[in-house]
Amino acid sequence: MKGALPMALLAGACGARSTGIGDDDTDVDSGTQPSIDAAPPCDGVDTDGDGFVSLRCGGDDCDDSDPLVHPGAEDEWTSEAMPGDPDYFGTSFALDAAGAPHLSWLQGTSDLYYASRNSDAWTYYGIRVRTDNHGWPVLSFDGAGEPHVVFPLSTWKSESGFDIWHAKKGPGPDAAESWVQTRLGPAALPEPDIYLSSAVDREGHIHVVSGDRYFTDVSGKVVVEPLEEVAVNGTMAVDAAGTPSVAYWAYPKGSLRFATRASGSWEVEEVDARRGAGYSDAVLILAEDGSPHVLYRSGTTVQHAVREGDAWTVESSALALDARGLGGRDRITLDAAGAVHLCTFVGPSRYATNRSGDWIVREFTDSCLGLAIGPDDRVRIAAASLSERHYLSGPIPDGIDQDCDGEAF
Ligand SMILES: [Ca+2]
Ligand SMILES: [Ca+2]
Repeated sequence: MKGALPMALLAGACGARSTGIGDDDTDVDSGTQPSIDAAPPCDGVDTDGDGFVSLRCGGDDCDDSDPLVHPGAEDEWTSEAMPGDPDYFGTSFALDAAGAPHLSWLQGTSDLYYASRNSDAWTYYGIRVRTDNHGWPVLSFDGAGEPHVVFPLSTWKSESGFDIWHAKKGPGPDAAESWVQTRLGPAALPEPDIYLSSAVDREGHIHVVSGDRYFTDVSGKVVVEPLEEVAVNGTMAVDAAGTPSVAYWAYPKGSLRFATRASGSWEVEEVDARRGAGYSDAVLILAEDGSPHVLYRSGTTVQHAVREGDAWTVESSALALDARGLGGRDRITLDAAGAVHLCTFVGPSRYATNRSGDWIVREFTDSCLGLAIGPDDRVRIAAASLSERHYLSGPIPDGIDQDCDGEAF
C-alpha cells in the first residue's frame, strides 16, 4: 500500500520534469508562448496555491495540483491517554450527537466506570464500584444526549446468576450518585455478556435483549417479553418512531437474524442462513432512510447485509483479514456515506475502510476496543496497549500521502 503512491508520484514528477526542461529552454531562447502541455517555468511555482512550491521546481509540495496535499497537511491520527485499566476489555465506546466520545467499562470484575471527553479533557467516575461481580456494559444515548448504561450484575437470586440493570445519568453533578439505577430483571442465561444488547429511544426508554428475553420501560414500568429464540452477539437499534430492532446470531441454529417490533410484536427475518460465522458481533445500523444494515465477519471477510424492500442482500468484502482477532470483539461500523470501517481487536490492530472505493488498511500497535466515525467525518478509536489506554482521532485514511512525508499515513 505504502509503495504504490510514491511510485505514482515519482512517475508524475519525472514526466513533468522532462517536458518542462525542454519547453523552458524553447521559451527562453525564442520568446514564443509555451505550448499547451508545457509546465510553467520554475519561478517559485505554486500551481495549486497552497503556499508550497512544487517538487519539480525544487520545492516540497509533492502534489502541486491538490491544495489539500502539502507538507504539514493533516495525515496522521493523534493519540492521547484515556482513562481505564488496559488489562480489561469489557469496554463500550460511543459518540454523542456532537461527536464527543464516551466510554463505559468493567474494571476488574466489580467496578463499573463511565468516562467522557469534553473540552479536550477526560473525566471519569465509577457508576457502581466494589459492589458485585459485573458483566460487560452497553452504552447508548437518548435524544437529549444523556448516556445510559445497561449491564449484568451477579445475584444469587437468579437462576442464570445475573440480573440485567439499567443506569441512567441524572441531572446532578458528574458523580456516581447522579446515576439512577434500575433492575430490569434476571438475565436469561449465564455468560450474560454475549447475550446482552440494548439501545435507548429518543424519549429515553430502554430496550434490552438478553438471550431470549426483551425488556423495556416504554410503558413507564419495566416489562419483560419472551422471544422466539436465543440471541447471541447482537446489537439493538431504535428508529425515530421508537421501533426497536435487533440483529443477532440465533443460538443454536447459527444463522444471522434480524427482528423488528414494527408491527407491535416481534417478527424475525433471516439475513444470512450460513452457519459458522456466529462468533463475530452482528452490528445493526439504521441508515438515515431507516433501512437496516447488518455488518459482521464471516471467516476472514466482512459481510454487509442490507434490506431493500422485503429482501436482504449480502455483499462480501474483497478485503481478506486473517483469522487474527477473529471474534466478537472486532469493531465494525458504517459512516454516513455508507462506507464500512472496522478495526480488529487483537493487537497490532488493523483498521480498514472501503471509503475510497478500494480497501485501505492501516496497522496500529494497540488493541482496538471501540470505533466510531464522528459527525465531522473523522475516525475515533478507543484502544489499549499493554500499559495504558489511548484515544485515537484523525482523518479517514484515503491512501494519499497528504503531508508529503513519503507515507500514506
Ligand atoms: Ca503548491
Ligand atoms: Ca499541493
